[in-house]
Amino acid sequence: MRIALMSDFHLGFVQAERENDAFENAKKAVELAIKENVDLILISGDIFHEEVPDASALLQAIEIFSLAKNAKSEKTKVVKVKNGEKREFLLAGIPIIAIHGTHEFRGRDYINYLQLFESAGFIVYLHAAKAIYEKQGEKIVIHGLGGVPEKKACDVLKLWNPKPESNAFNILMLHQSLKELLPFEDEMVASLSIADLPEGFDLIVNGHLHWQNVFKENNKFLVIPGSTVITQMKRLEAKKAKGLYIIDTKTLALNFLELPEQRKFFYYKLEFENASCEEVVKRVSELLSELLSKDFNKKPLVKIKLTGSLAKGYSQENLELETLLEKFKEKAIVSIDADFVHEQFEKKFAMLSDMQKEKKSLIELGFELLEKNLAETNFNNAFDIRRIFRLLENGDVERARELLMERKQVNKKEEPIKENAEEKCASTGKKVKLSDFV
Ligand SMILES: [Mn+2]
Repeated sequence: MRIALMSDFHLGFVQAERENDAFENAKKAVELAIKENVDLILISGDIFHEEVPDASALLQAIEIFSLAKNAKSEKTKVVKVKNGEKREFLLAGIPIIAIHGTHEFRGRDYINYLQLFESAGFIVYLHAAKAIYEKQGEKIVIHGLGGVPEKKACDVLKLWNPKPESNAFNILMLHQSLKELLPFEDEMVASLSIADLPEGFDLIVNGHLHWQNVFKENNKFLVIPGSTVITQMKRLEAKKAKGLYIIDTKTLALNFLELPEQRKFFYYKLEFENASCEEVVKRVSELLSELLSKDFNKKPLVKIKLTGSLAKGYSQENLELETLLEKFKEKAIVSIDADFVHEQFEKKFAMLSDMQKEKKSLIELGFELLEKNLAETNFNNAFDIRRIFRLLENGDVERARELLMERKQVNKKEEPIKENAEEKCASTGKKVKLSDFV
């Protein structure tokens, strides 16, 4: 069987001058899979950029899923097993099996949009569940776990404890950070390392990390398809093209297909020492002039990170970058990130501005501040903060109160610590229950 592996479409991601990139790229990925006549398409999370996608992102998803649905006239049976319960799906065309990512997860008190697309017959959605697909005597079992908060990922994976089935090609599909694969300067966190990934699976596919990668070690075969669109403009994304993988389950041959005519992305880090603002502007200008002397079929993305120090008396606020950006705006989408050695005062705002750069919502910002503040108290994971926060965010005060009261009683009755997380997990979440996430 041949299976297409793709991830992180981020439909609904919008940035000036490239509003359609997310849609166009995701569409191209599915079109390529159809052209390759694959038997199955797996999407490992973050189909949507927002947890509540707007109508245009929903329409885009319908258009893309419809391509796969109409690619073949036959219908295929996919059996989903969750908590021991079986449910049969009859999917038209090329079946799509997906998990949620961190972007579209709404907490377990709410229906997420992948559930909606499952009900509409477009996909089979897995979260701590497996899907079984059989064709011409070959059996494929996809064990899927949607994105969970990074700190709990290792515990949740161990609690779920997926087991490969015999006489089948077993795929484990996740959406988490992995310690080994994070660049050291990255602000993302991870509690899972490759060693924590369970053994016995023929293939592990992981979303979330936006730069594609393949690892084969200690009997583990890990494929990270990467995103189909550039969102945060990370350095590693400049080195690798966007696309999808196709795996042949018989031969294990793995092919990466690049999306045609994708927007180029260039990342530069320029270091300065006691430079004047004029020197900085001159160097950036020279770099851009040279790079953009070539022609590109789509305006390239250029990110320039400025680091080091400015000479005494200069401040990065005085860098005259607007005129410079104006000069090149017809040729490229340029963003310049000045990160010169900060004064103490500015450091205090560094976290806030980083979050703004990531375009986190105010809600997410509030949640992280709350989590950070609680971590400094003796709160000790007394309740699921994220869940309570979601409920309050949605005005379900009564339900939040009930949960807090329940927890209070539980704490009185039993020992708060459960021994169901293994010690080698870096996370401290010993009180994690699978039902808190699934
Ligand atoms: Mn993503």
